[in-house]
Amino acid sequence: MKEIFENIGKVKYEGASSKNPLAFKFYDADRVVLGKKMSEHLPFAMAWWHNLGAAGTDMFGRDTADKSFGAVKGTMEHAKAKVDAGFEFMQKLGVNYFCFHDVDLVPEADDIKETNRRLDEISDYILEKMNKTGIKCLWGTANMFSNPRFMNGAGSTNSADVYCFAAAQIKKALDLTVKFGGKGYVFWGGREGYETLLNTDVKFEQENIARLMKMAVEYGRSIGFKGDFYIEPKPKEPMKHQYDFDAATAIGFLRQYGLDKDFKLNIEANHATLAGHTFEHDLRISAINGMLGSIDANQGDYLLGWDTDEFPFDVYTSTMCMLEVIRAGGLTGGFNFDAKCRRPSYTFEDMFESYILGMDTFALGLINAEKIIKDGRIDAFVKDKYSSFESGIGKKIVDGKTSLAELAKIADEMGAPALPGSGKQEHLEAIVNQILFG
Ligand code: XUL
Ligand code: CO
Repeated sequence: MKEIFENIGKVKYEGASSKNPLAFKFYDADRVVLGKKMSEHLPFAMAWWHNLGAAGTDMFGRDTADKSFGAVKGTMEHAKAKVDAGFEFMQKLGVNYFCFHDVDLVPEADDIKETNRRLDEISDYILEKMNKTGIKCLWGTANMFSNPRFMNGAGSTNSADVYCFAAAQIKKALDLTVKFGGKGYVFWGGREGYETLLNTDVKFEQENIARLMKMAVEYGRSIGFKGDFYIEPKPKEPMKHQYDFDAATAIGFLRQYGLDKDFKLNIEANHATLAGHTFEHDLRISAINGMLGSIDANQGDYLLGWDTDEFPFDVYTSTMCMLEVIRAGGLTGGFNFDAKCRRPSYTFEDMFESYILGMDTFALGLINAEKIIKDGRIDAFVKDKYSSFESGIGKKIVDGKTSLAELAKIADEMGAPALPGSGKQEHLEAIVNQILFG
């Protein structure tokens, strides 16, 4: 078969001093870090929608990139060309997983039966490629936010008919995820939220979303889906208030409706920062609740208030991310580049260089995290910070063997307590810099 990216060969690891833009400088798939290969620590995935679909259109201008891949857009021929392009791209980069929405794979027809027929056809073709290449599916999802019918939400819609349509899309997307052996199934609540309480029954909408998720779990398990369901939190955009605001909010929702055994979270960096958190904050909140499932690896822009979906470049952030992932014992999911090239980066080379940037940024994060863990000073500081709870009255508190009255008596007798000790933030930041750049 004729190659689509014919001027670009297999991307290789050439080391930090290489000047070849189409080579990895830090991502060395077989290099062992903390007892595991880099490729095992970092199961990277390609996002079908951005990489094979997004061509640079924004609110103010048309496509800049040509993603026709030699076919007429909006046809099944084009859907197949995207499969060819996607598999060639992943093979050349050594990206072993992909993620998809139903409507990323085929042009949507007016009648869902026709859309589903097209999905059957394309998924047979994808499966053939998967078997030939060994490339796997990380997660699938249904797009329940683009079509005008979802203007008032999917699970949160006021229309029972639209709710049925959402259910039908989820059912089919689950069928496809199982057909591909996907590890996860994502709910990103794009329009599950509201603009004004004047027209919204928040309690009813949230209950209906939970009902839809419960039915999805029942159906998924009945067809043999053994993976995790994920909520992907995001605070706003497109809605003003989105129900899955951040990790803590989504965890509360899952527990309230008894969904916490089947669901984990898919944490996207740019969504965490839109919620006013760091990426690592939402990772930590997920991890300590046993719900860190998968990651949408991208970054936002601190000067812009929207979801810019940039390729990861910030090595401090990838380092903090990898520390969280390693401490959590790894991901059950992977690292999906939910990211797009900037609009003026419209060439095929830009597509490859974006992934190389993202993969190298996470490889650096992993290498740095290993160094910080092996150095031990940061972990030792945190352990020591709480050492007053290891003996005496501190231990009694932790063991639940005291009372407010006993604690008050101790306080009465001590006079003023000593200050709790310096937090030493600058000292610790200097250690991180020394480890990273020393
Ligand atoms: C949107 C977003 C989605 C989800 C999947 O901000 O991140 O692409 O990842 O629907
Ligand atoms: Co995402």
